[in-house]
Amino acid sequence: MNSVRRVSLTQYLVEQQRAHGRIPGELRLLIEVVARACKHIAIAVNKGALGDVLGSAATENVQGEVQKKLDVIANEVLVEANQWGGHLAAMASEEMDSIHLVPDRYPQGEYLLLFDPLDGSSNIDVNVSIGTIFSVLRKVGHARGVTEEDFLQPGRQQAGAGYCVYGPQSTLVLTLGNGVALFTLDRETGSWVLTQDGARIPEDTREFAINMSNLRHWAPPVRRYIDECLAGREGARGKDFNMRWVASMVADVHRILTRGGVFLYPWDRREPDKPGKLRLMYEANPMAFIVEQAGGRATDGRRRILDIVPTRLHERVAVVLGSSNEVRRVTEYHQQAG
Ligand code: AHM
Ligand code: MG
Repeated sequence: MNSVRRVSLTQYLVEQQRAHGRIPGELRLLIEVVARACKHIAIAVNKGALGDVLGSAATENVQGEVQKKLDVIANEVLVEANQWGGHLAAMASEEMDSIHLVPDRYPQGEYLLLFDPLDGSSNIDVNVSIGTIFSVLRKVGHARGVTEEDFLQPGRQQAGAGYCVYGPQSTLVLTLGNGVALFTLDRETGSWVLTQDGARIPEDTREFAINMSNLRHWAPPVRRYIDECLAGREGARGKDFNMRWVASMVADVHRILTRGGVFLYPWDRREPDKPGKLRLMYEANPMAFIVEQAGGRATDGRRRILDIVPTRLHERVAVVLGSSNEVRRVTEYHQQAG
């Protein structure tokens, strides 16, 4: 171990509170509880077949997707960890049909927590990076009780957001609206240690991430953008592009946060009535908040993701995010197409 001062997540949050005076105690507790839950999920992920956590659970979620055992386990870990601390009013999850109220026997807080407990489910059984994504909103209005309506706030109102990627290392990425900090899980001490503060996404890139197998289903502006990338040095862009696609949004976004790039999950003709595959409130919004806080951009091809006012909890959205000049270009191509 090196002799550099190690800053734990707790210490980071306390120092942020002192420096900026705008992290309420309840929010700090909430982040610590989510981080602790992610640690438990990381341990379960790591056990793999030894922990009997691989394979399907033989149930379906509200989106009609077959749940994996780890989807169910991660959801339970997050719900159980968060419901008794008094910091939350309610939770919502990709794996739960409707909102989960804090049981009456526990005190109620003012925050709302949304999560995708296990993102990249198709990668669980093949030992490829997966993750947890979360978004924190404050309950606005003083009406008693909580309804789904309370959750339907635009992403720009998030009090915090983060994700944890379970890969070769477990990394927690967090924003409270004051830049983006990265913490690495030290498995020997069991603590999240600050390993980077003020992460920045380069404005330009030569790397894109998209599921190319859907090419024939895309709309013309997306096709135009990718065609130009593929044309490389000889084409309109005058430079060669590389492609990466992990198929876990957490891992693809984490690469972009680390070295730049652009991620696209656009609308396509497979399900023309749905705006996209990914979910606005617990996938796109938290990722958009993190990406913007790191100097990048996030749109649905036309609108800033964080300005979209949701109408439903499990609403879907097209996503273009990452290096700001590339996202701007993709968005302009959509505007030019009308
Ligand atoms: P999930 O939350 O059920 O795992 O689904 C979301 C995932 C994203 O992580 C990823 O970007 C996308 O689905 C991959 O989809 P595909 O490769 O099937 O197009
Ligand atoms: Mg997901």
